[in-house]
Amino acid sequence: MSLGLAVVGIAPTPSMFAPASTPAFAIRELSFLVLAIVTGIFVVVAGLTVYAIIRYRRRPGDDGREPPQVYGSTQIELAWTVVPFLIVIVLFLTTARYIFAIERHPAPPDALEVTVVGNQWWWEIRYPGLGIVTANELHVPVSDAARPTPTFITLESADVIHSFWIPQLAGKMDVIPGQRNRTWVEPRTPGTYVGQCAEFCGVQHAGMLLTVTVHSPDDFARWVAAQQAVAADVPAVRAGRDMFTSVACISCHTVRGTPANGVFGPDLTHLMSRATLGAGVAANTPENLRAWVNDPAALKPGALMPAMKLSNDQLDTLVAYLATLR
Ligand code: HEC
Ligand SMILES: [Cu+2]
Repeated sequence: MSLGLAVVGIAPTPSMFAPASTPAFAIRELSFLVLAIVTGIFVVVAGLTVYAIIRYRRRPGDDGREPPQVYGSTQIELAWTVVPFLIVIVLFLTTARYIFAIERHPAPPDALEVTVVGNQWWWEIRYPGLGIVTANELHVPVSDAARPTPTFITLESADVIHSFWIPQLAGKMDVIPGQRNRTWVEPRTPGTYVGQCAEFCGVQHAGMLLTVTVHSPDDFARWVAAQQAVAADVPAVRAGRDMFTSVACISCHTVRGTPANGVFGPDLTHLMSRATLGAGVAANTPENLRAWVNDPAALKPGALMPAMKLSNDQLDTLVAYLATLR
């Protein structure tokens, strides 16, 4: 899938047949039912076709005349109308049952609320109850059957239609401007799950990855505490911090604890806690970070962050500061 993910060692196998979350288990169950029914239909249709081809093939000594032709059979016509109709009814009713069960699933008291905003071409991730804003890498707690902690997600778009899809965790849900869609995940095993914008949204649609890291409760609490902290004020990199606020980075980026409060681009308060840059296009290494700030289009052509035309010295100063945003 993405170079960035391969670099940071995340196995890119987002198969819906390897579910790890309640709604995804339900979806696989339904898929198996549908697969069983269509396999049955395939075997009957293909079997009858093969039988007819062999049984009524041309044989030596055929006189070349057509066999007796049969016109109309109420029984056969009834069968091929009623049977498919019943199959469609069964598929429709079971699908509707699964959709309602997933969509109407009530949020338990310990559910986590997250808002994910689709942007060209990255994801903003907000935790309204926790005061955290981050990007592209969603972190959630694992859910225990005894004390469920699913994550309920409100989906918004800042521009065009995107689509939120983590195949191992839940079904696909469109992200539509001016509308709030809801989805939820309830991961049962810690790990990292890969998703991808699933609705074509412009040139960097393919560069709009989303990873979900599922933590044990303790790890999640630690992650939350680290993300809630404002950016540390490191005296050695004050020059870089001042540059950040003077060369227009702040008109698009927020760093909590500093005057930077732009919202057009990702929140950078804990930039270094992310494994990738630019929604999965590159691993978050010092070289890539420098290359990104120098000219984002070099890593992600079309990215909506301009090349800021900084000198090498300015870049060094600025990147040294960014590297302290842990
Ligand atoms: C016009 C608005 C704008 C300005 C000005 C801007 N950026 Fe950005 N920046 C963005 C957008 C939009 C993205 C996300 C691009 C994407 O992933 O497609 C971004 C992404 C980034 C990222 C990657 C973040 C991540 O988590 O992937 C870094 C680092 C960054 N910007 C640093 C800077 C620095 C440093 C400056 C000043 C030199 C700056 N930006 C100026 C809009 C801006
Ligand atoms: Cu998209």
